[in-house]
Amino acid sequence: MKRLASKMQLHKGFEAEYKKRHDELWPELKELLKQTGVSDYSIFLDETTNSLFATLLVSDKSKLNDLPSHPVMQKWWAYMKDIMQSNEDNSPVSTPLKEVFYLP
Ligand code: RM4
Repeated sequence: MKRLASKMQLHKGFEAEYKKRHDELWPELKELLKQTGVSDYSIFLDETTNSLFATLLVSDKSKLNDLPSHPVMQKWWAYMKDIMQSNEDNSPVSTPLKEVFYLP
């Protein structure tokens, strides 16, 4: 099991919309993430900067390789790009974070 964390950036004024979209997370995306071995996936919002902090567990990191090209992931990113900092391919701008402390 691998624990991963990353940072993303939400546009100002879309805090409620971002939460709403995740409260209503598409069942097919939930299923895709589960099938990919993802669990304990949380996203926290820093309300002072609108920075998003994501953390998740993945059973095998290499399983994540096919996720970006999956049609459901592609569709979700296209849907989300208007409210968060995104790349040309619609994926969110995501900065991986280095673990510096862990207390099991
Ligand atoms: C985020 C972002 C991530 C996705 C989650 C479910 O806003 O799009 O890539 O994994 O939603």
